Amino acid sequence: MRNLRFAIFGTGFWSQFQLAAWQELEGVECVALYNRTRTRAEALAERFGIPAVYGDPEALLDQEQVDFIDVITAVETHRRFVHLAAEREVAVVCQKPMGGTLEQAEEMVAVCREGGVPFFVHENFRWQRPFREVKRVLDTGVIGKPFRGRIHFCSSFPVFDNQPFLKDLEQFMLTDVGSHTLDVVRFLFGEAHSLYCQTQQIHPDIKGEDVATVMMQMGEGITVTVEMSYASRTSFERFPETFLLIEGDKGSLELGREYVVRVTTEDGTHSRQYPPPRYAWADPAYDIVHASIVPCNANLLQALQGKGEAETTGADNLKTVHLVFASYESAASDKVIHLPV
Ligand code: 89V
Repeated sequence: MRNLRFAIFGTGFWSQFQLAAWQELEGVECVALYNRTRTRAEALAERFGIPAVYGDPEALLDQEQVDFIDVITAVETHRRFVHLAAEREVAVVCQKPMGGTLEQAEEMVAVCREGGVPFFVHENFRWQRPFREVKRVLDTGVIGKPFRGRIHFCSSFPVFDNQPFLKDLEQFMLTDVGSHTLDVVRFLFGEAHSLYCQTQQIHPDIKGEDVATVMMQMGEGITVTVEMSYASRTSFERFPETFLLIEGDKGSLELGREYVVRVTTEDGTHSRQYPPPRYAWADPAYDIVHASIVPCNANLLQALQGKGEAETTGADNLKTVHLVFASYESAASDKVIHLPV
């Protein structure tokens, strides 16, 4: 099978990791980069040996034969580039969060569906190695019927140092991190019936919320709370790890510090560590988050090659986007939001 050829749109902070992760895979090659500020694309192209660079996305699509584009631009431009891909009938992978609003995300999914263009969202958190293990153990039934889950992504990581644009988002924590954690909830527990959310802004110099707490009632009768924060100074720095506690009627399942998964039943506790694979290109400060880009890309690639379904199609990820915006609606109205099932 020939290599699939693709172009990256957007060469900001995240693209170097995404590109390095694509280069871990067989059967796919990046042939061009587009960035509004062309010199940034040139610098990345030189580092990674990418043959062509463009400052105009239309010109790139006119001149390059690509099987798909990978959109890693600022969220407010996702809609424009997904529409462009649909017009040109080129498959498209879009970085999370899919769109700036629920309506935009719905429209992006619809335009690709109507154009018959494969559309995927690059949602990597569910591909973290310990989450895959937690899901596997949950499905064995060893902890019985789960009745409550708690997901915790709370730290004082200076996230704005590498991604200063996050300071200017009117909606920050739920769009940037909630897109991940609420997707992990769906991966582990299925769909939610209702949710309630509270948000807070603790950093004084940002526009949006940096703390969010969501409580969800899942279809399976499980109550899940999701706590997110970049304002939590704790006894050890937790970023980029997500912690979990799942309680079932026969035991519990915990994901704790340093990727340790603990299964407790009446027979006792079994612990095992599931560290992420280490890649030389990954920033150690982002560790498991960067490592999870590789299996996420691999899953998207096999779908692009026609070898199976991707987990995070646009249509699937739209359900996560619904949870993000339902959370804002709940926080603004101080009400429980009932979700269509
Ligand atoms: O994956 C991301 O969206 C990153 C981080 C986890 C650091 O928030 O922005």
